Amino acid sequence: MENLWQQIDALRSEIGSFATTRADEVEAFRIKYLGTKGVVKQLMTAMKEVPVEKKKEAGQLLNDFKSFVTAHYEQLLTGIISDKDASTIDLSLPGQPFPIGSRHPVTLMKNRIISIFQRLGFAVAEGPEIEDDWHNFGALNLPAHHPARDMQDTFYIQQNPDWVLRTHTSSVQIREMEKGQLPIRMLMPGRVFRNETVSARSHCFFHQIEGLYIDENVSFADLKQTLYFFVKEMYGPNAQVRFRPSYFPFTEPSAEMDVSCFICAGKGCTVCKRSGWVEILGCGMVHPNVLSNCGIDPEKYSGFAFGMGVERPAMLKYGVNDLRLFSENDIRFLRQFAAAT
Ligand code: 2U9
Repeated sequence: MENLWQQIDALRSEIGSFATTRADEVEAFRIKYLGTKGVVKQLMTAMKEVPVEKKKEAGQLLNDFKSFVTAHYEQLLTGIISDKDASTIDLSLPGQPFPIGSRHPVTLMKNRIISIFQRLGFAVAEGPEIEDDWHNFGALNLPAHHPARDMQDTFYIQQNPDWVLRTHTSSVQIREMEKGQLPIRMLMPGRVFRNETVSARSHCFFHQIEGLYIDENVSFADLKQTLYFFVKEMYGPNAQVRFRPSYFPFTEPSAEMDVSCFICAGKGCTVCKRSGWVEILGCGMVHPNVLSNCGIDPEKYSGFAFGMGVERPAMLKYGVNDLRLFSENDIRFLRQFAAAT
């Protein structure tokens, strides 16, 4: 019995220090210790010689030993690196291609526009797509019964007509102005909604980027210079701009800005309707009523704002002729922009 004890002790330390990752050596281990003529089996046979009064103790000892060997064998199995892993993998082969998707053309255009204004110190702010009446209309000098609030243009939330799907991202500007931290030099990109019939040229949702700059002594000259910089960066040094007087309830004075047609360089084509000019954005000085609605003193501060759509420049740049393609999620369409910037 004493002898059996010592024998098992020696075997335990021998087995415990045995390690390999080779399948053939693990199999040899199994045969040596757990096989039909293996060490465990031999010890079981040797049990016959153990005196009756010691049988129980010896049986326990052997069962524990068998569990130990089995556990060690299972451990070795998990560590096997197969011959296939080790020798048949050609590590110099190129990897499996990893599908990484591509950016949406509207996102590409949005990022391009943002990066130009970021160089002038504009930060980006975002806000909710479901807005209350005040942020979408009231604060923007669009009083009740103003035609822009018309049911035909605006999606109202049925359960609560005080809520609308925002019709412009100006609501985000209002939220920034209400925070009262001046000066403000921000861009508001985002999706907006209008109740319009969906066609190749118009959609019930699209994307806008608006900009807002508020500080002491901001003038119309600052507005013109900022937008002039934008056009030169966006359409190249030969692009010309012109401003036409316009009207928006939230700006006074207001203007629309045209850029010389970047398709025909002003010679006249279908994009510019033979005029040589393409309208790209609306702008103006923030109306004093809008400033006071947000708790900003119009005697002390002034500011300019502008707004532009993202889809139209994206259509012109990437040669897309139907607005609906942008929102259909057709992977064959989207894949084409994998290499675009
Ligand atoms: C505040 C005050 C004034 C944003 C402006 C426009 C002119 C404009 C349209 C262009 C094409 C929207 O996508 S579009 O249909 N936008 O013409 N947007 S001024 O004026 C603001 C904004 C916020 C507080």
